[in-house]
Amino acid sequence: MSSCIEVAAARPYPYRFAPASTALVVIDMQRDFLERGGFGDMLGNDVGQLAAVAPRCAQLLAWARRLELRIIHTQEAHAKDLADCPPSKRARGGLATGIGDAGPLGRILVEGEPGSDFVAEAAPLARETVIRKPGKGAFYATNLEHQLRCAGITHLLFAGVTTEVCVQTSMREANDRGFECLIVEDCTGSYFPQFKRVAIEMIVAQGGIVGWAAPLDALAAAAAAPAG
Ligand code: TIU
Repeated sequence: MSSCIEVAAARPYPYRFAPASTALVVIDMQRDFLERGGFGDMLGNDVGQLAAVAPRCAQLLAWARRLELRIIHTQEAHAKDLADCPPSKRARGGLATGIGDAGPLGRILVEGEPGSDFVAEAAPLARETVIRKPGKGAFYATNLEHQLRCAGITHLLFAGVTTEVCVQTSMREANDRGFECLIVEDCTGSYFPQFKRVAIEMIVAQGGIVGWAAPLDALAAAAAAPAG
């Protein structure tokens, strides 16, 4: 395939993708997870741990747009009446200000509220796809798989937050559906650096049991190399 790009530096072994059948999936780059006063903060996390992710995602998005990859942005947010929020999710953690309650960024994890919006560096363009999801996985209770199949997508590049929660869950869902998945290591983050590291190790272990991992520079270098 002449348009195939080989990322030789990917772990656990080289990853090959064709831009026409590859989508970038940017998971939940929302104020609710990255800023003070959002859901992540209410859960007791240090949102400063994610500060490096937004500028890296901006670089990844710029690269993917140049390559004309299909781009999907997911958004973890519930309907205003919380009809798609399981009571178990709302109750979890016993938060004083939890899902659906009014917080500094509006109602926590609710669609249309300031907190559910994307951070500026990772904001979708009008032509890009936004998938609102009620769960941690991007495939659960969404039409993402249908959209990807309709578009002939076979390969997925994953980025966003948080590595071991929504990114890893979505990547596992995609892997079970037969998509060839790679996580862009420096374009994802966790409130717990050790969880990020170990989540990526779990993905690439056992011959890539969930998929591949590579930094953005390795993808960009591969795409710039002459076609093999
Ligand atoms: N809490 C946490 O690490 N993550 C989430 O609740 N959602 C996402 O990862 N997007």
